[in-house]
Amino acid sequence: MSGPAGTPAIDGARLLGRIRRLGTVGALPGGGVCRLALGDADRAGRDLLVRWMEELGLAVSVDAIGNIWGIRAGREDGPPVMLGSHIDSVATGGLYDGALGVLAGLEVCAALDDAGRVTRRPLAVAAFTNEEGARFAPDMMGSGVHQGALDLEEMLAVVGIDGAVLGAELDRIGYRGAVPVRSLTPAAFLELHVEQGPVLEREGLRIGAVTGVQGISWTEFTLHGQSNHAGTTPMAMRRDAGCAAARIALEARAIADDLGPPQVATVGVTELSPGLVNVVPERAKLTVDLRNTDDAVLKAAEARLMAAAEAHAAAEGCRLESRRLARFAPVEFDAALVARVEAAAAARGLPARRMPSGAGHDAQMFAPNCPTAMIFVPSAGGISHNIAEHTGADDLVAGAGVLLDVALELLEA
Ligand code: HGY
Ligand code: MN
Ligand code: MN
Ligand code: MN
Repeated sequence: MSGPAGTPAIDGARLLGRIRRLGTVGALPGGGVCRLALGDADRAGRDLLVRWMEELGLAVSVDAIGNIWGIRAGREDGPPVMLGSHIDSVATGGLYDGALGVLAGLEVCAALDDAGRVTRRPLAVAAFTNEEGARFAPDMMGSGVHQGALDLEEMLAVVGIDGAVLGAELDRIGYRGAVPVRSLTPAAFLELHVEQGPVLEREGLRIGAVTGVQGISWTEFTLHGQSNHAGTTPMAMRRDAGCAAARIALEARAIADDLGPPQVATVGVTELSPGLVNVVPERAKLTVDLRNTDDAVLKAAEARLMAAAEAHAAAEGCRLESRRLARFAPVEFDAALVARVEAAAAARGLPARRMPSGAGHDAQMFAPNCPTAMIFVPSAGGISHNIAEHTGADDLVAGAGVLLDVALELLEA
């Protein structure tokens, strides 16, 4: 079958329909979704995605860590162009984080079908396991294993925040596939994603040509003190794990304040035990997420945090345990591909800018191994990881159009 038939075009209604439909899977009462990795809602989302891939005639594969991809045959064999992202979410997720990139990939397949187009290269659409890392750390887990940045056996043994073991959950939901990991490196990788930040909206722009992803460092601290009576225990006698944890949390914020942008710091989890109003906490757990585009600065921030944690624990007579939950160095995307994204946006009359990604993405795992780039569309109010996450329909469709245009260039290259 020959190559160029008609001109493929995004069917906005079809794309938005799939986004809405997937958004009913794991839907939260007040809006948004909860599809924590490998839970029942994630399984339902996976089942729906596989069904859509099969309806599109894609050859579906599932690998040993549950990554799913569907391949649309090209005129020639060989490494596909891959469009990927994720359909797992945080517990208070929006409809678009991850889902947009996967469903826009399906829409590119459908647009090619409508146009009767068979491209030179095969086209793959992928959904990676546990991009969020919210239940099982680290994040970008499936894509990290797929591309060799993370070890499969180590990841299968990861215990989640609810005590579940990742490999057992993969088996439970029936998504531990037979395809070996690292069995596919694409000719190029593209990811469409909502920006999840305020930049595009604030500057009145429609498209972000993403230049790379900042470095990410997640640490879990556990402080062991001594539970005691809140009323009778003199302050000098206390070994208050909660107080030491609070001081570490304040230090994380001070690091971001002292360094200024782009340094960010987040204490997302704090747990006290026994967690009772009249008991000095004997144990405290907190997580600290540090990020920076400059790895040297990020390392200095990590060192300052660790030193402060040790000092505050010692001052309070607490034993400190720390565990690195994730650490990924900053990555740069392929300059030529970033330029193609900019050109495709310009050709569609969409005002665009280059920008780094504050969030982690599956694309960062492909960047060392093949030409990789990302396309951002604006997030209303810069909100994400929040059920209020929103991107306008026009922006969703425009982003899919840019994805189609750049993918087509790569598919015929
Ligand atoms: O943490 C992140 O940046 C991504 O959402 N997993
Ligand atoms: Mn995401
Ligand atoms: Mn996310
Ligand atoms: Mn991400």
